[in-house]
Amino acid sequence: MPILTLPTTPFTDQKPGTSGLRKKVSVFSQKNYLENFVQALFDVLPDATGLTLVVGGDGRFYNRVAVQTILRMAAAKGYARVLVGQGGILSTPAVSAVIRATGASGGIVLSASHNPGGPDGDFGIKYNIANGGPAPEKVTDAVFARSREVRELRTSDAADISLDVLGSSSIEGMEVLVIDPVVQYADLMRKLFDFDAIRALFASGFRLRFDAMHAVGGPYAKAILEGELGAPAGTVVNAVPLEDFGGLHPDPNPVNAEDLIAHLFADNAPDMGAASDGDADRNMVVGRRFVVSPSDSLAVLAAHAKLVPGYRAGLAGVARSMPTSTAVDRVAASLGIPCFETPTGWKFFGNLLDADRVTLCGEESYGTGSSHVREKDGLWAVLFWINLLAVTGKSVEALVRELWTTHGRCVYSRHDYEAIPTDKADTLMAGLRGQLATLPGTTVAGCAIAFADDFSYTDPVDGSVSSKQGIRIGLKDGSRVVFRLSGTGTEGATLRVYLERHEPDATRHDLDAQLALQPLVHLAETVAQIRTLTGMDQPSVMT
Ligand code: G16
Repeated sequence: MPILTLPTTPFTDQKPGTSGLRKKVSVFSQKNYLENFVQALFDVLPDATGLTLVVGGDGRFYNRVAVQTILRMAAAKGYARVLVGQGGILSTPAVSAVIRATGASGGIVLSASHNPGGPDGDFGIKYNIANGGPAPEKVTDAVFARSREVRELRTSDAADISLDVLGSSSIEGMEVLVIDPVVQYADLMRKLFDFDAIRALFASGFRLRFDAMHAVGGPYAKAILEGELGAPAGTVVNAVPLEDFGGLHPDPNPVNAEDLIAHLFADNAPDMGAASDGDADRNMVVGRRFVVSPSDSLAVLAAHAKLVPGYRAGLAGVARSMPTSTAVDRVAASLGIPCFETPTGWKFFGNLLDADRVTLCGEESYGTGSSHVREKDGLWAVLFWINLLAVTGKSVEALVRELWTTHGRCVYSRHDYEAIPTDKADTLMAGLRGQLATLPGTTVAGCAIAFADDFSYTDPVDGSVSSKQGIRIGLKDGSRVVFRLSGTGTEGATLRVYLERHEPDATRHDLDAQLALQPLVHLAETVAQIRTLTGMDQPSVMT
């Protein structure tokens, strides 16, 4: 079986977004499209002699084809060994855990995360480095540049490897080890959480509904919650990963996980609801008749971290993405630990975690994680919550209300305007940028503006600068509106408008968030002219 060098023509559209290259399956399945990107990656990476690569994906349509392609190209690149999840499956946090546990030089994650799957859906690929986290911008920029120049593909003509049987085989002298996707991840969870306390909680009758959304979180949640922690069979629903996620949108928010929300608001609701997304790195936590915002979730975990074995020594610091609410900042201040504000994108937490500057981090987009891996981790967040419920004896709602009583409530919402023509979205953002100098000190739509800027971040560890990371308009009362364009969509542009207002008055904590944020909605409309420019009267999604 020789290694082949095949001619190819470069593609010009392989620029990775917030989290890797994401495109429609129809784009990825063009001849040489995936191959070109993988070749560009391998051309940028150093010599692979003696190195191990991890490969796995969320099981969506095209996953198996892509895994086989990557295995053949990895053999041509000269890797000594590839670890691949059984069936080609590994959740994103599990890829990170396996890289770290095995000393692999990196890993390839095949996922379009929370985006829909199936033949008409999305596919994606990203590279994670030796710390287990997404490659930093200097690597993704180099891969993009190389993708525009690739003229030769190096691959093997070996036949497909069986991905369903655990064990070892080889391609061109490269070992391919098919591993159980759950084992290493479960080992890590056992080290972090008090499994005995969680077992006792389930034994006492505690009821959880975990909706895996027909995605890759299912096998992990089943093995750990039902298999090991004694949750009754049926606790994990939609647990079998499907190539098209059952035709649903595997994005755990109250809009897409409406079935879970309905169960938690029904009579005889379980004590807690949870969901994870396509690649199991996002999470949503719901109490009985009580939806927890991701920003509040991060703040609650930070406030009580010392109650959990893995974080008994306390937190070095915390970090949140810029649009995430400031709830965790308030907790950090009371704990006397630093809180970092980074651009959107998990990769920005990597240096802070590696340098032990932070232990927990999270984002408004339903991502929460810690130093245990270098990805956000859906099931980890759910186990953290259950561990807290087990040792405090409190409900989900009680823990969030306690946060509000102590620190005030950060009333928060995100409004998404999806599939806007890209030129319109660019015009809208340019219009906002044009007003930055004149807005401060003025009153617009009844809102007194204190500052307006385009967020720029200087990494405190390596000094790298990331600019144009989102428009922030801050009001004199501490409220703020943030505008940015999504980096994960595959159809036109998505405008995200993030709205936050702090409410210290405990008698007003039950205010409806959308009502309470109306003045900020008017401000956003006035400065950005969203209706006029997009032709949309309403956001497509409000979370
Ligand atoms: C990815 C990143 C997240 C980030 C999100 C933002 O999430 O990993 O860190 O918060 O994108 O998405 P957008 O740019 O659309 O606002 P995921 O879960 O898609 O990998």
